[in-house]
Amino acid sequence: MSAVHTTCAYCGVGCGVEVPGRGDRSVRVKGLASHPANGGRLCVKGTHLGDTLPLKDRLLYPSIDGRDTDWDTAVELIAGRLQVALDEYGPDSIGFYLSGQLLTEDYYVANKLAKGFLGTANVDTNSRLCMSSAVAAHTRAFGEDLVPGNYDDLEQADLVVLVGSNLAWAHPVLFQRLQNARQHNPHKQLIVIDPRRTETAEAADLHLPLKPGTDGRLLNGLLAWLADRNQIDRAYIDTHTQGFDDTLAQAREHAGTDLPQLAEDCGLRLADVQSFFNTFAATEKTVTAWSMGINQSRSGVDKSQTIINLHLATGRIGKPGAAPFSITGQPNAMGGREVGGLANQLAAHRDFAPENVDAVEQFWQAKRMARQPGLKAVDLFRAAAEGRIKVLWILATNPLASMPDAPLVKKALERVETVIVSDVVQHTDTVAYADIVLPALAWGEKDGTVTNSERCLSRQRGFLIPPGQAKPDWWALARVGQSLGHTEAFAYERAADVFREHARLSTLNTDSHRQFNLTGLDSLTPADYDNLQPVQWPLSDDGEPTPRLFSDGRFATPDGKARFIPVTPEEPTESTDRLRLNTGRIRDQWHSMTRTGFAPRLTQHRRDFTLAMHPIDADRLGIAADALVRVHNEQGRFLARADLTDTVQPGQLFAPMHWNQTFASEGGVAQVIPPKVDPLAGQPESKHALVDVEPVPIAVHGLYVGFNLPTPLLDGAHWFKHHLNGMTVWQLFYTDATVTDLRQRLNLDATDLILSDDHDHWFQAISRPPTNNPHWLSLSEHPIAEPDTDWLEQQFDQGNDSMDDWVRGQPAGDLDRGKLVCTCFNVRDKQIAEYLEENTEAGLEDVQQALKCSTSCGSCLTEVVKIVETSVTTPG
Ligand SMILES: Nc1nc2c(c(=O)[nH]1)N[C@H]1C(S)=C(S)[C@@H](COP(=O)(O)OP(=O)(O)OC[C@H]3O[C@@H](n4cnc5c(=O)[nH]c(N)nc54)[C@H](O)[C@@H]3O)O[C@H]1N2
Ligand SMILES: Nc1nc2c(c(=O)[nH]1)N[C@H]1C(S)=C(S)[C@@H](COP(=O)(O)OP(=O)(O)OC[C@H]3O[C@@H](n4cnc5c(=O)[nH]c(N)nc54)[C@H](O)[C@@H]3O)O[C@H]1N2
Ligand code: SF4
Ligand SMILES: [Mo]
Repeated sequence: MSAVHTTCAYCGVGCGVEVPGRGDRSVRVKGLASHPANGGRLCVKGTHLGDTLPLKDRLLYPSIDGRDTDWDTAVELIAGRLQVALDEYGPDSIGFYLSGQLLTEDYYVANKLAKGFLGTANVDTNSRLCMSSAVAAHTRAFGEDLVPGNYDDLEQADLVVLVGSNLAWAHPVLFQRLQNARQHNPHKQLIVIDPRRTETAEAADLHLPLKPGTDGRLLNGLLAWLADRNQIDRAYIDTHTQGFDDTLAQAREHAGTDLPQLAEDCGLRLADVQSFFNTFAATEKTVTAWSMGINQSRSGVDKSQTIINLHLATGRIGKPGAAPFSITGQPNAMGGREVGGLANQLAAHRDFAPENVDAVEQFWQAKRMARQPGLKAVDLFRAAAEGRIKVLWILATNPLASMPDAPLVKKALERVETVIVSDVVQHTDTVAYADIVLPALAWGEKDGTVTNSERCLSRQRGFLIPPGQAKPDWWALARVGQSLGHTEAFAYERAADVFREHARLSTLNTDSHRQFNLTGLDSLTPADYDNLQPVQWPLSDDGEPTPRLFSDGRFATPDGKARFIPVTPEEPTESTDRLRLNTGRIRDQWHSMTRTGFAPRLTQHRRDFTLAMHPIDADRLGIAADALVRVHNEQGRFLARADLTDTVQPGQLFAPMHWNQTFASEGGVAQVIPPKVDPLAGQPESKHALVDVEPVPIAVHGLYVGFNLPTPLLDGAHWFKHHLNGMTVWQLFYTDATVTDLRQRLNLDATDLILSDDHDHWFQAISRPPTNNPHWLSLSEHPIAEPDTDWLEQQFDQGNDSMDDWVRGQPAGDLDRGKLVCTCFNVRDKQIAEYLEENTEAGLEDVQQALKCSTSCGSCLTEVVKIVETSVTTPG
């Protein structure tokens, strides 16, 4: 069987992966050596893609009000509801909420159906929460949403500045490429600007732990400082740009020229600011890459602009190793931008200017064309909560978990008469509120194209038989279009048909200054499409890809010049008495965990939903390590475990965005993120919520590993759960119960169970396999360690009923086995430390050889290096 080449399901790096053959749900995927993004590398999430393929919890059938149905019935009902909404309330009563995890083909059909045939531009996407600030900044500066640089530039640069990006965890293969380049070029510098000391920051030559939200001031300060020292490129500015003088004047006014004052305003040491400025001034080949620490803010566009302004002022754009580089998050964030998935875009990088509307209307032969931009995500859900949206179709995103103000989103989902959710799993926060649920093909089954951060278009190819009634998202959308009577416009038979049409639409751009253009790909046969190799658009007349834009100094504006934009980015609301909650990603989980949450290897790295807080704050608030804490503000609240660490600064907190109501009794960070948005981009400020935190006293700790948590245990429990090899682990906390109460509630039958309650109110009950409900339950007044999961699974599998084994296996005597570092080889920090203690001369390579950690996907390399380095520098 021949190997299938496809693209990773997760991040915007867009790594190529290779699967040995078709039809196998337990495959091990490999990095695809021939793919330009990764050259064979994979991170831990990519390496364990195969673990997310089993069908447990997969959505297999369409359903209406919780009852399975067939596609014909579902499609007819949806078309009927859309028609009623159109007739009774008009097109604006219909909304679509899409996702950067859709394929370009899905995205294209959704956009065409809504904007061309239902007449609504209330079509927005989760990219609003992700990239929309960068999109707006690119458009203002370059005339079009264009990303000039590429991954080679990151390697070739002598200075890489990462602003608000935790590249080591969020774009690990790109980080590996960067680290590799640093090894080969000892002069290459890495500067990281992030309030938090992340894994990325720890690997940097210089880390600037700035006061949250002050990036704009710092970067405006750098622009003024460079201009004062004649370190700008006057010739480039004069020939290729407009608006520099005003921009410089405003930067000066915003940041001042007093460097010590600037450093203080940004909460930085003067010496660090000087060092950053000097290095930037001295290094022609500079790439400044940014991500969510910049975009997710009330002034994300203006902050992005300060970065672009700096690169235009120094002429560091369109040249090898020199670019402002917005790194995209989702696998197809860029494809969504190409088809116009945002409410303020139309299609093919066109906006709603009348001539664009006319052109696209004609191309689509549209029956009911939207002529004005629609509602952006936060406004869309607000309108829904107010009853103005009657039908809302959500595809490939989980807004109840990822939008700000979860209580508002909940209200919206309750209020909308028809909520349609297309997803691949049965249980998500959002699916729970759907009236109609549609099963989509998942990664490994679906077929289409994605575009990565460097404009490289690659194929995702299906290699599995579609399970149940799952169908491609484009197919479901097209069926509804046809059912509404638009038979011709949605007569696609395969993904290739959709792609060809999208590419043809983009060729309308050839006569304009726009650079997005898929000419050369607009007449692919199905066979060409199947064989399509990764390619960076636009293609030249002789079919050559364009790795780097603006090399000729021409931008996508009518006069070909880039625009400087004068900006004074607003800073987050100050508070002296509340804590500032920063949110983001951890290495091995993906967003709302619907897929990575089922991969046992991926849940090992960080299992607990933790709130990182500085020991000084913890001390003041009476919070101990691992304590259960409640985070709350006027909007909502959630619970997490306290992780006391100086990687966050006093007054600041960090919690991962991944946990939600499916995985935690009080949901996750979305409960407390206010719906404050950037005025231009509408992107929410997900990184700067003001909150209070307090400890929650625990009377009883519980831990249940099994299939179904006995319902009596849920009463009054706070819980977190994660999946484990087909079973689920519930961590339970009771504020108001005793172990005896809980035992009584369960009414345990001692003949069925092995009990041991000799450990100081400690009680353990294990069902004796092979009963049909094997489980491991432990209730105690003290914290409980999880059993070794591999061991536990073995006991269940073998049907072990030896009490001695079970009692020996329980982890009471070994509460701390250390933190998992290497997911691929299951290596913990304690093991590495022990090895280093026994082998005092050993270095990184010895550790790698002996324990194998960090030798497969490399995601944990920085963690391993840190452990080796600390052990070397620790005296004795
Ligand atoms: N493992 C994993 N990888 C992912 C994803 C995932 O879910 N899991 N998701 C993908 C997606 S969609 C995206 S968008 C990307 C996001 O990739 P990143 O943007 O790199 O990830 P985040 O953790 O959201 O945020 C980055 C950093 O911004 C910092 N930050 C917060 N406030 C500020 C500030 O005021 N200034 C500065 N300079 N920094 C600040 C945070 O401390 C954090 O370390 O990751 C992609 N990759
Ligand atoms: N507080 C806070 N909030 C944030 C962020 C943050 O940093 N902090 N980051 C924001 C960012 S950058 C992003 S990108 C968003 C991400 O937020 P979401 O998009 O809500 O997160 P996912 O969990 O990726 O949701 C994708 C859903 O689509 C389903 N799915 C997967 N593949 C397919 C498919 O092929 N078809 C269909 N129909 N469904 C599919 C999955 O099961 C899942 O339910 O979160 C945003 N929210
Ligand atoms: S870096 Fe990791 S998650 Fe991102 S595309 Fe590559 S393998 Fe997938
Ligand atoms: Mo994102």
